[in-house]
Amino acid sequence: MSRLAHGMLAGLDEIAEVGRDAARGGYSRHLWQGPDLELRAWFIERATRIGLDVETDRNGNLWAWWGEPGENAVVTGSHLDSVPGGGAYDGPLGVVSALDAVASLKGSGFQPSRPVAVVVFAEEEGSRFGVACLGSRLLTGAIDADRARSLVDRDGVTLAEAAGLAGLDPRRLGIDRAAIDRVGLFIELHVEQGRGLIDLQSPLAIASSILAHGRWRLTFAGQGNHAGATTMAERRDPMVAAAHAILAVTEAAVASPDSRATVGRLEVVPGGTNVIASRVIAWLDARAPSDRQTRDLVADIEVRIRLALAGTGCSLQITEESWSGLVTFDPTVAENLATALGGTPLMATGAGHDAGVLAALVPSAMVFVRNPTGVSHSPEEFAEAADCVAGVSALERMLRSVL
Ligand code: HGY
Ligand code: MN
Ligand code: MN
Repeated sequence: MSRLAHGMLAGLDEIAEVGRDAARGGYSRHLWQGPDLELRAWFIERATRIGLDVETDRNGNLWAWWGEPGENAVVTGSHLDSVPGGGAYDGPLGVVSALDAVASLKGSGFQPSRPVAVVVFAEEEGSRFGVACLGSRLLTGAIDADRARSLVDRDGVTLAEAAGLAGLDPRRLGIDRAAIDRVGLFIELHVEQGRGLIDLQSPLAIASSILAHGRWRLTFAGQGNHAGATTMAERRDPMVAAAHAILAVTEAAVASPDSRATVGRLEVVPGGTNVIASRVIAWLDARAPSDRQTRDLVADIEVRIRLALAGTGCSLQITEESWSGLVTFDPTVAENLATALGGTPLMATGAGHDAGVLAALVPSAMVFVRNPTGVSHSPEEFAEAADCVAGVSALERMLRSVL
């Protein structure tokens, strides 16, 4: 895809076949499963090739160090996992750009005044265990370790079991003070996931904020029964309840300014054409410009759903799976980096990121690379090679400005 004479961004070509999903389109790369393991091995090999020393932390995040690991480090990177059927850039662009920027600095003979590392965070999308930014949440203590250990994937495997199989000690999952205390500044480069940079007519922007957002599991329970023998009047069909609920989700979000709410995943139990379901699980993703507004939106959704449920004979249970408050990136850091780039614009985003989790504990910043399709979490996600190169060179300039 990059096909650049100087080899910059060749890493994207090197991993272009890993985790391709023929059924969904795009890529499915989920924590510690085949493609994710292949990408981790690729990262270790590539980082080692440019002279970095790679370590895996207690939570499965990878850190590639330039020289001795140490305090006040400047860390850059992103993630390699994807949503189901995701694009090629969400995550990998930040990792490949970080490796290229550091390789270029090293190659130029630059001597950093602070330790430098390239990081790969585990399970950023939460596609296997349901909690987004799981690796950075564990690292920073933003998720309770016992709760994390008991998260289960779609096959009933717990995070503790999966971590053990991946060679980690599940008892040591959780806040890692030694690892987080070394980070003096984190910079994540990321493909833009909406139309922000198309509208700004700029190849790059520095992040100003991330919408508050969270995930909720909605379980609708009814009576499983026979599709032919059960009259319409007799039914307690949770599929009907879920259908009302999905409409209520959209109506509530439309009524709340600048809010977004999505049901992108459904599980129907038992899931037979001639079977009235006994249970339907719907996952809600809700986002809004403030914590209060996001909480109010979810409360409004619940009221609307409960009203719509009356008459269906079904019950509803709501469980919060994850919560991320509004993130405002350190404005001084953002403005200094924007100035180092010669006046790059600042831009807010609706997408969550590990940089948003780290921002609670350490100065963190993000740079976005234009996505001409404006589409993400989909195979249509894209970035022009020239914009990707501008991203790497911006990252290199940002690193120079703080090293
Ligand atoms: O869901 C999100 O916002 C993401 O892209 N991790
Ligand atoms: Mn994503
Ligand atoms: Mn991402």
